Amino acid sequence: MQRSRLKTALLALAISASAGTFMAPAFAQTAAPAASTEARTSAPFTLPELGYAYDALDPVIDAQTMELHHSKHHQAYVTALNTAVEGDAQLAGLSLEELVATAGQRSATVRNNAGGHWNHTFFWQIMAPEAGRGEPSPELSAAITSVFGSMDAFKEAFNKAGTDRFGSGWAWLIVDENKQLAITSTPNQDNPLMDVADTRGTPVIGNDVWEHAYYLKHNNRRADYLKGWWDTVNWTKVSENYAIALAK
Ligand code: MN3
Repeated sequence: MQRSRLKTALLALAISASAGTFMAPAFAQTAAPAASTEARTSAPFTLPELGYAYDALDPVIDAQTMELHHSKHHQAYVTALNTAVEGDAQLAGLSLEELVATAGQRSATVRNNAGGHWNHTFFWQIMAPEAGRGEPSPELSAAITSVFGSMDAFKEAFNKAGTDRFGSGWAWLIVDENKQLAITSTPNQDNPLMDVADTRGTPVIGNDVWEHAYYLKHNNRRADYLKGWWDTVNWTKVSENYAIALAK
């Protein structure tokens, strides 16, 4: 890492740590420092490291799916986003979070690819190899039980949001503007941070229900993928997302 980039990265970390208000997902401890600040810096954006092996989520998500999803699909969003903002001084000066928050004022290309970059960066972090998945914090458990009745009822409602999303998109657990947990879904690469979202809030959990996320192993059976996906969730990270969202 160049000295100037390191300085910028450290500054971004210091700001986010002290303010506690950053919108970017906080990265797992397993991620390399270079990757940990990518989502908070402006263009040119780069593909963050996964933080675990491509086969770490097997048998729920197979290694080939993970490799294609990360190195091809996510990379394509990063590349297209850089191309779209390149040469546009106004856009190039905006952070990923700013691009996402103002997606409704941007071209479809910027909206789709900024969303794609943010969503996948978030997605990789909320999954983990078996040994790193942890448990929901007492605070998150209590909130889930309070809002949805039980953890099982919550998962069922979340999975329904995923299966009901027609075509491609994402299912989300968010903290809404009243600091309440809520389930929502978005089309394409939109997310609840966007000004165009029907239901806005801070993502705590997000699951990718595009066919590219599951088709090789689960074929057309999205419901099977959604059901199995809970076995990959990094509850330590999700609990951290919840605490950060409440503090915003
Ligand atoms: Mn995807």
